[in-house]
Amino acid sequence: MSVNTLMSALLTHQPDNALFLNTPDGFALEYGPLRKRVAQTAAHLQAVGVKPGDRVLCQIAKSPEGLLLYLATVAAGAVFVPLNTGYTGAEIDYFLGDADPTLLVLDETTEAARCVAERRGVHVATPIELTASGPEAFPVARGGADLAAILYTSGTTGRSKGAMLTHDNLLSNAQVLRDLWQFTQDDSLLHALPIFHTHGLFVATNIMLLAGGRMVFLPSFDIDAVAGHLPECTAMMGVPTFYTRMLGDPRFTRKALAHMRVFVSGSAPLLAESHAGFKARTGHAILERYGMTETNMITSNPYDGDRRAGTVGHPLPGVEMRITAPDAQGIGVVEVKGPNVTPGYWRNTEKTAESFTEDGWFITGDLGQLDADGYLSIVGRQKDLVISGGFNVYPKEVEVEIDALPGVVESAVYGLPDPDLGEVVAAAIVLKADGAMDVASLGAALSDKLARFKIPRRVRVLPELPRNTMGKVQKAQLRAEG
Ligand code: MLC
Ligand code: AMP
Repeated sequence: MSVNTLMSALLTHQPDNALFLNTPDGFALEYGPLRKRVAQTAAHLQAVGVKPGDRVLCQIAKSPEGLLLYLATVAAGAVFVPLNTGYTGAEIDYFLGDADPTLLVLDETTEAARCVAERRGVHVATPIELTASGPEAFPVARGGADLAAILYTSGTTGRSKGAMLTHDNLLSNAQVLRDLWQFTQDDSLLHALPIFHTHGLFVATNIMLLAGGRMVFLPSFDIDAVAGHLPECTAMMGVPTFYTRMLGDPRFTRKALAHMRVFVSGSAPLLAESHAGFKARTGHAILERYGMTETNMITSNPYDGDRRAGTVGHPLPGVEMRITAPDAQGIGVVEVKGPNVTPGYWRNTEKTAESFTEDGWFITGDLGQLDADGYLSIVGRQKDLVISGGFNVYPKEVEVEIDALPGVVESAVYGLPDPDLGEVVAAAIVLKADGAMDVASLGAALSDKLARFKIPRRVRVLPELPRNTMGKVQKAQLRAEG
């Protein structure tokens, strides 16, 4: 083993070739200087004690430095663990305990954060300190089966679990997608996704670094910035909310988008009507794909060929997919096997065992159906999950926090359709006598426990929760009642 599997594929482009980053504040970087800054950042990581295999836990705003940290962590042979910037102190404390990192990176190292981390023996630093110029470290040798990242995904039983992702998991998927979607060094990607999730961090960034292309790196999805920067781009990737917001804005016309090569959507279902509306307005058939943190991307509609609205296309080359125990309409659970699939959850053999079949297929928990031409549609979920604007919220985690509030007997959390975010989080709550609860009071009570996107936006107080004869809460009924 003499190379760093991921780094030796991602950072190979001509030093002064494509521009890598171009942010609103004018930060720009070519591949040569990028390599140098990654090597300098890797040296800083080593200097604070990060060794191969160690975890680097980050909760940082989207910035070029954030991306340098990802690349430098992998170059140092360590494991990148990014966290949603919305997570509260209580949530971070859990991740510190579970990931057991050597280093915690925060935008501002407040005294409180430092105290919490130091109590656990964890070094704390800012991205600015770690990406400053200085001596360089060469990429540390790492094989394909070594870990490059751990991404936390919430669990049906409450606590988040860390999906382990190897160099091979990430590289194999990026290679397949670059080729399938025909990304080259002539592409410029409009990058408006967060970089703490699979979509923005791996799908978008790894593909562009592998292709040697350029990214316009926006801090968030700001519709004016998107309208302003699309003329200099060839491709865009987003969650469905991006496209429904663009459809609601008259600037995104056929003429304005005529130069674009491809629009990709994923992370949540794109309504067939959004697909059709975007096609009618702009002439572009959005290319929808389907994936998961644990598996990277699983299926994609074709680049050349029929991109079918309401479907997520075919399994990617090298990825095996099957539908288990199909019912009379052919609907069953989607299961996956391939170089893209996680080896399991970090320090959690029990959850790992539960998530794979005995013959080694990963159980997605999504319900799928194939059409006559082998196009997959995701028609539902076996797992109790709400996807709000592309962020996953596991009801159990929210119910546990609501149930712990004084005055609450019990609660049920579920998703309601929303034109902007696809789904929003809703809660039905049973209170002890004479209690009162609304969106504002519940939000205030949960604000230091749960990230904002997990906090219910609709609240109903009920005398009791609807249950079936087995005692199971009828969430379908709650959803139907609105
Ligand atoms: C922000 N807020 C949300 C939210 N995003 N609430 C519910 N759901 C969301 N998705 C809250 C904020 O906390 C804030 O709350 C208020 O909404 C306004 O914040 P904002 O930053 O102005 O939000 P907005 O611009 O509306 O953001 C929406 C969004 C963003 C859709 C642009 O959430 C986003 O970029 N989502 C992408 C998620 C993503 O990358 N998913 C990929 C997962 S990987 P308050 O209370 O303070 O006002 C994956 C695998 C795969 O799923 O297949 O790709
Ligand atoms: P995450 O755990 O954040 O990686 O989210 C993965 C989940 O998002 C999948 O299991 C699906 O339920 C959902 N998902 C991702 N892409 C799509 C898509 N194109 N259509 C429908 N659901 C999707």
